[in-house]
Amino acid sequence: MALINITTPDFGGATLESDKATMDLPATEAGVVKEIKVKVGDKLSTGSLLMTLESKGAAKSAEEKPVKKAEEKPAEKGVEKPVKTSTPQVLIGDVQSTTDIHAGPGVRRFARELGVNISLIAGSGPKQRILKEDVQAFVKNQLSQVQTSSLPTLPAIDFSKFGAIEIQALSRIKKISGKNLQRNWMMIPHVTQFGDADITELENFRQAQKAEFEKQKIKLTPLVFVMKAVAASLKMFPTFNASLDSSGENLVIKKYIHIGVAVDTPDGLVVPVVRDVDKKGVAELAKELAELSEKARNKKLAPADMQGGCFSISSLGGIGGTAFTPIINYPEVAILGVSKSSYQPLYQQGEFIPRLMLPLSLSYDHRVIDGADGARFITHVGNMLADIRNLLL
Ligand code: CAO
Repeated sequence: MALINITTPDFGGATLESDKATMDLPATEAGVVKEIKVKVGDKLSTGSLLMTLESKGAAKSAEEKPVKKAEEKPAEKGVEKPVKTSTPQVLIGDVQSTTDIHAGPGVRRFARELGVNISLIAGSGPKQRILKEDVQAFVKNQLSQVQTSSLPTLPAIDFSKFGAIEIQALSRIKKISGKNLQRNWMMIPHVTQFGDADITELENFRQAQKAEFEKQKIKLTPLVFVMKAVAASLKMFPTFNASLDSSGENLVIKKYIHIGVAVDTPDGLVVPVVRDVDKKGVAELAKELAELSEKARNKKLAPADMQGGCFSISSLGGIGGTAFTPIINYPEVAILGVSKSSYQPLYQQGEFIPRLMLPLSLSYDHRVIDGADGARFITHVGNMLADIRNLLL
């Protein structure tokens, strides 16, 4: 099914739309549309008359004589030209570069005038049609990036003036992740919310299960329980399981839960992604995590192993520290840092009792997530971990 869209009275052309593609149908001459000869539902074939057109500069008083056939010559005064139609198949073949782009001619012209490559814009209209507002939002977004990239650069310093030094090249991973970390740190307004989870019961359970899991060569660490708690919380708070689209005006909410886990390797940090965490049990997750971190440390991760994450977890719990401010892993909108658990005196029913507390640090993109939701999310993760029966629900 093809639709014809007439653009403006000051005629630049028409648009031919099929379900999959939109193509400009340029006029053979500039002018003003005098009469449109077709209406919605009309069946057209090659050579059908679409409209009469008065070319620019022609005398206003000129008598209009619509020309029926494309081959006919325009009248000398008040020239009227038919705009030829064609079958969509012929045009689609002719204009391959615009096949996947769904935008009207006015929007295309607007983008052209601004020098914007329309294929870089995500459309927010029906069937991803690119609207004028999408072009404006894209330009706004690009401009804000240009403004940020004109920040002053850091001065070079000769440290050898102050003492002996040695130059050590950064690893390839560090160079790549460094660029991404810097971009994310600069471009995303981060807020870090701290909290903790009482994992006393969880730890009792883990210790009770540990030997049994070891028989199957599975190392059961607190991290897999954190992954399950995060998966449950992402279901409860869908804006955490989302990304901003390229215009920065819409949220893409994901219906799957893939979680990236930061792995420390001798060459630097990598973040393999564990898929469908909500659908897997702790044993399966522990096995997969061990396989992925082994692959990471042996430089065997494929690009696909590190793609598609919805949220990341960075656990320094095996090392130490009390809290930190993790950097969001774009295009995700939040990341959870996990530090080392320790016994803390908790005041309960009139006395202090020792409870094993797990420190949590949640960084989130403040453009997407409000402080109240940040606090709710971290509290929910804490509640899930405090009573792991919640994870079964
Ligand atoms: N509190 C206390 N102990 C913890 C803990 C926590 N939060 N998390 C793990 N541990 C314990 C484990 O239980 C294990 O002890 P046991 O063998 O006695 O059970 C020990 O610490 C070592 O755990 P691990 O680090 O081998 O395993 P893990 O599942 O916790 O983590 C992995 C796996 C791959 C995430 C981890 O090895 C790693 O690379 N962490 C570093 C990530 C990183 O660098 N992040 C920084 C990003 S920001 O720059």
